[in-house]
Amino acid sequence: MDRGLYLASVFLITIGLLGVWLGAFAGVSESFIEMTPPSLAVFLLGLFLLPIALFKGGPPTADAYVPIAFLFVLGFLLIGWGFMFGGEGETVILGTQEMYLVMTEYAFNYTNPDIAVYQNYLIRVTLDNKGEVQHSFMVLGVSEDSGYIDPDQVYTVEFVINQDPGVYEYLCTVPGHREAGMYGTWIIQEPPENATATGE
Ligand SMILES: [Cu+2]
Repeated sequence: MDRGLYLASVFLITIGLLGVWLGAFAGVSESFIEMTPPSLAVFLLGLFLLPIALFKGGPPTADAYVPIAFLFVLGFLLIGWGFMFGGEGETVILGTQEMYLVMTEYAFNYTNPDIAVYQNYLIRVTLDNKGEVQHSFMVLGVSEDSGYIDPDQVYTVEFVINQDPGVYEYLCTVPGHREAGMYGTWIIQEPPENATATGE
């Protein structure tokens, strides 16, 4: 057995497995998804080198199989975990949309404009509270509540649009503010036809 090559292949398999898991199953971030093909290559290279290392110069000793058994268990756990809890990761992010919203009493961008976004896009909203009181931002059924944002505070929220195309509502969740008019229409559209999984 070639011990150096053996350790190198176990290392490559571990790194590759982790990368594939982060990208394909657990990741919602574009950078992790982009990591999937190179991670898979690293994983396969490790798998290819492992038997070469094991059988070089005679049959391998029994203890050489312990890390391999460990890797198999780890692999099953990671991928099982990914399937169970990585639902978000199944959304392929096609691109990023950024927007800037000024919050005042009692509107977003003074007129509560209709906001159109694409399905399967990462949305980055910069919230700038230029008002006199706290405000918040939420898209009903789409995003989480930003929490209260103080006057003069700028706060950024990010979320992935994995809901169906349709009409939703964005609003300020501070009590009384929606009633005072602080809400607008949020439209989810089909992604553009030329969108690719690598983003823009
Ligand atoms: Cu408000």
